[in-house]
Amino acid sequence: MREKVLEITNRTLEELKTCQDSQALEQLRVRVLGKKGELTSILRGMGQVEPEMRPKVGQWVNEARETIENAISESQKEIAKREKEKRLQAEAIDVTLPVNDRSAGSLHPMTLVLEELFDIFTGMGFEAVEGPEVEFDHYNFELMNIPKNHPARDAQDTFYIDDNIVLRTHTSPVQARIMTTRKPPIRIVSFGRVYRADEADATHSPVFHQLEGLVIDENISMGDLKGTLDTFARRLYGDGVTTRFRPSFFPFTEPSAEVDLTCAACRGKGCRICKDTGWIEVLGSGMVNPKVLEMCGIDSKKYSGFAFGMGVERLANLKYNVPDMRYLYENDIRFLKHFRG
Ligand code: 2NM
Repeated sequence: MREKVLEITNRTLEELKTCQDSQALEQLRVRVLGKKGELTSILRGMGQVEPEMRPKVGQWVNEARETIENAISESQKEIAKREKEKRLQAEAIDVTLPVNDRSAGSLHPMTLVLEELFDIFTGMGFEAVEGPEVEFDHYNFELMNIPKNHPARDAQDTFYIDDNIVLRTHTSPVQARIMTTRKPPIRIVSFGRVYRADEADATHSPVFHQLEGLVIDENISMGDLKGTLDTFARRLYGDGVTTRFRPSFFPFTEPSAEVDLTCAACRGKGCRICKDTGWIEVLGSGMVNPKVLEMCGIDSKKYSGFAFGMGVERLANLKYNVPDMRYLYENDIRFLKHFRG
């Protein structure tokens, strides 16, 4: 009997060495120590053992069970450790592999240009202001010296909410609101959407964006206007781009000037984009009409000012070589992908 118990013990310990995973280990345990296991069956067969030998056999079996249990538990630890290492290896991540391109979005070309304009003008000391897009006729037209019979007021050109309220046709009413509530010096740029009853085509849209600037102080001259716009042109389109002033007319400025910029495409040499003139018409500007100053409660004998206005879509399209304004509003991903600002 002693030999049999030892044989089971030794064979089990040998077999234990060949167990590669916890499943094999468990099978072995059940086969030897389980209810119908080899070792257990010795205890069950105790009936055949002579009574005086029974305590001895019981002791051998118990010792063997303890030895085997300890060995199994040791192997279990060993195997668990190995299995964990294997799992870690299988799950290892190579952080040097290239990442999946999840194609991040990008800023819209209008946003890029608006932000650039914001930086250029705040960098020159202007304060950026905003105002309502649904505006009183009084601010949009009256204070801008646009009289009742002026064609700009026609319902053909302007969206009316009612007799006194319009969708603003320019951002000038924002300037009017500032002029009527603040004292000079004033140095502001107004950004935003404006509305005109136009059919959409390559150069027109019923909704577009304007940027207008206004400076009012003592002794402000056309020279200040020229210097400001020269700086703006250079910062937006690069060195070598300058301005050319041509006489013009606006109700809210006197004198008034159209402002051309050196064609950024050919640097003034002449090309298809500037129709061989070397210049691109971009802005309107002038000295604020003294009538406008007075209507807004500013003493036109003490103060003078300059103002300018531009369409932001046009600036963006010139900057990015976009031939048609409608591309800016279609939100076609193939177009938008070009701008990774
Ligand atoms: C332009 C052209 C010329 C302008 C004038 C004013 C104000 F409020 F001072 F009268 N704001 N903006 C102005 C002047 C706008 O846009 C083409």
